[in-house]
Amino acid sequence: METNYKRTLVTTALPYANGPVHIGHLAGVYVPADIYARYLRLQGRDVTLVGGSDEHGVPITIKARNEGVTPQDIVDRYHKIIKDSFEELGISFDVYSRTTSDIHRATASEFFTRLHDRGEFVEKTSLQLYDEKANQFLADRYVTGECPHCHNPRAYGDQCEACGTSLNATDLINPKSAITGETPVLRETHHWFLPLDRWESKLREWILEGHKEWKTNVYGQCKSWLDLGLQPRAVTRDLEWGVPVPLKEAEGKVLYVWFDAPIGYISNTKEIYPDSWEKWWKDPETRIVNFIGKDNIVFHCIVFPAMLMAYGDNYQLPDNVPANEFLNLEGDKISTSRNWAVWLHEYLRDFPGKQDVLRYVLTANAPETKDNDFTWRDFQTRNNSELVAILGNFVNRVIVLTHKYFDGEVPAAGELADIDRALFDEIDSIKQSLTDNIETFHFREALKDAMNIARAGNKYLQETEPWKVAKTDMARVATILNTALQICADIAIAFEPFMPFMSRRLADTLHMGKLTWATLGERDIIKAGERVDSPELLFEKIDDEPINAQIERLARIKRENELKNFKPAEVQPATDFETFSKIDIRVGTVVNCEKVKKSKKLLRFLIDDGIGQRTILSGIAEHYQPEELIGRQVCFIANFPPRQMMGIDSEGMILSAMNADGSLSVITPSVNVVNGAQVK
Ligand code: B3M
Ligand code: ZN
Repeated sequence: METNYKRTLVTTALPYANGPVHIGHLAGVYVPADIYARYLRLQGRDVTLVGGSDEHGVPITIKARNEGVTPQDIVDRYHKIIKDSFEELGISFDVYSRTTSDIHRATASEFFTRLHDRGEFVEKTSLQLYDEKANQFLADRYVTGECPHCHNPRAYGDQCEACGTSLNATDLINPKSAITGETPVLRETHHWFLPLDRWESKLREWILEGHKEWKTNVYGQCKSWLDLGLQPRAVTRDLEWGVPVPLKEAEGKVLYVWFDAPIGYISNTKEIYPDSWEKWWKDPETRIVNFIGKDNIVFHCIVFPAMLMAYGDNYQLPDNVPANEFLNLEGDKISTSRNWAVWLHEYLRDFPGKQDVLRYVLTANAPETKDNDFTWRDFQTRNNSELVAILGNFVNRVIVLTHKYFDGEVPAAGELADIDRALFDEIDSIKQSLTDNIETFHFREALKDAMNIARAGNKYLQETEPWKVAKTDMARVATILNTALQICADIAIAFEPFMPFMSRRLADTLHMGKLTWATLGERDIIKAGERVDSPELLFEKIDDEPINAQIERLARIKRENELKNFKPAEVQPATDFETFSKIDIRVGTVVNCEKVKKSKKLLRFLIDDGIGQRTILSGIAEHYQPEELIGRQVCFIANFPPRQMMGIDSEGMILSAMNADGSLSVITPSVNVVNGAQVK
C-alpha cells in the first residue's frame, strides 16, 4: 500500500430513500466499506466513513404520488429505517446524513453556481417529452418504453435495466408516461448541460493511464465509455422535487439527482467537520475511496470527477472506486418492485443479535468479481459449520480449558516448542495475506484468511492435546493454553472489521481493551496473570425452522408475482361444436388413488364411471397427496383409446387446470352429480 497519504475518506453510495436497504446493497457497498474503514482505524489511520440517504430523484416522487403523500413524507420514512438499520448492523458511519439537509442544498447550489459562473455548462433548448394530461415534463423514470438497443419493452427514460445502457427519455421507442399512461408529446425546454467531451482526454489519462490498478470491471466499464466518446449531459430537470436551480431564469427546474447526490459526500463531510472538511477533499495527502455498485460506475468515475475538475480549487479525485457486481437472491435478481429481497430491517427483526452472521455470509459471498447468489441454506450452513463449528468451537474450548486448569487466569508460557513456533509463524503469514487482501479490496479472500486463524488454532489443539498432557505435565499445558489464548486474541483483532460484535465480546472476555492491528500475531497480546471471563458461546446453531420460514416467505412472494404477471395463453384457432362433441367428457368418483412406483409425476386412479371401474394415470403427483383425492369427483375423457405408461394401461385422461405457477388443480363439479354424467 502506498503510505504517502495522511487520511482516507471512505464514501458509500447514497441509497435512494424510496425503500429500505436490502442484502444486495449491503454486500455490494456497505459491508465492504465498513470492513475497510474499520481496518484502517485498527491500523491507527485517520479515516472518515461518509454516508447518507439520496432523497431526490423521480422514483421518490412516483412513490409519493402512488401513496398520496408528499415526497418529504417518503424520504422521512425511509431515511429513518435505513439509518437505524445501518446502525444496528454496525456500519460505523462517522456521518450518515441526507440530501434534503440545508447544508447539502447550499453546497449543491454553490457548486452549480460556480460551474455556471466559470462557463462550465452549455445551455440548450431541446425537445423533451411532456405529459399533457399531467401538465408536466417527463424526465427519467417518468417515462417507460422500448429500449432502442435491446428492445426490452420496459426500459426507463434514464436507463434500460435489461441491457444496462443509459438512455435519454427521447431515445425510447413508443414512450408512455408513468403518471398517466398517456403517450407524451414533445415540447421545447431549456437546460444546462455538463460538456463531458471537454474532459474526455483528461479522464482518459487519469483513468486509463493513471489507474490501471482499478478492479477490472471498473476499469473496463470506464474504458468502454471513454472509447464510445463522451457527450454533454443535462444536469437540470423540469421537476418540483430536488435542489432548485439557483438561477432566476430557471424557475420550476431542479438539479438532476445525479448532479446533486455525489456532492452529498462533500456536504456530509462538512456536516461533521464544519471547520476542517476542506482537508478531506482538497489536500493531496487525502485519499478518497468510493464504495459503490456496478450500476453507479459511470457517475463516480466519469461524471463526478468531471464536475470536480470543472470546479477546480484543488478538489481531489477518487483514488479508487472498488465497485462490486450484484448479489442475487435464491437464483433471481434482487428487485424492490417485485419484493424479491431480504430487507435489512426485517432481517434484524427476524434474527435478533445475529448481525455478524449476516455480515459474515455477505462477505463470504461478496459479488467482488462476478454476480453472486445468496441462499438461506448457505446462510444456515455457513453459520453452523463455519462460525459455530470452527470459530466458536475453538474459542470456547480454549476458554473452557483455561478455567478448568488455571481457574480463568492466563497461564505463563514456558519455552516454546517447535509446534508453538510453527503456529505463530503460520499466523504471521496469514496476517500478511489478510492485510494485503484488505488493502487491495479482496474482502472475500481476507475473510478466508481470518478464518484460517481459527482453523490453525483448532488444528493446534488437536495436535497438542492439552487435556491429555494435563495428566503429566502442567507446565506444558500452561504454554499450550497461553499460546492458544494468543490465537483467540488474534481472532478478536482479525475479525473486528468483519464481525465487530463478536470481536468486542471476545475482546471483553479476554480483557483486551482497545484493539490494534499492529499487535495481531504477537506472542503476548494478552499477558500472563490476566483474567479471562467465563466462556460464553460466540455463535449458536441456527435450526431449520427460521430458515424454512424465510424460504417459505420467498416462495409465497414468487407465487404472488407469478399470479400478478400471469398472461392467459393465446386462444386456439376456431373450431366447431361437432369437433368438441366428439370428445366424451364425463364425471366419475375416485375410488382409489396411489402413487405409481418409480414415477415422480404419475398417480394411478381407480374411477367409478357409472358403468364400472376404470384405471386412469394422471401426471399430478407433485400437486396432490393421493389420499386427498379419494372420494372426490373428477372429470375425465372417456373415449381416448387405452395407453400404456409404466406398464399400466390408462383408460382416459383426468382434466386439470394449470395455475400461473404451473401447479395443477383437478376439475370437480361444483355439486356432486351422478357418476357417468357427461360434461357438455
Ligand atoms: N442513489 C443510486 C443507487 O442507489 C444512487 C447512488 C448515489 S451515490 C452519489 O443506485
Ligand atoms: Zn436495453
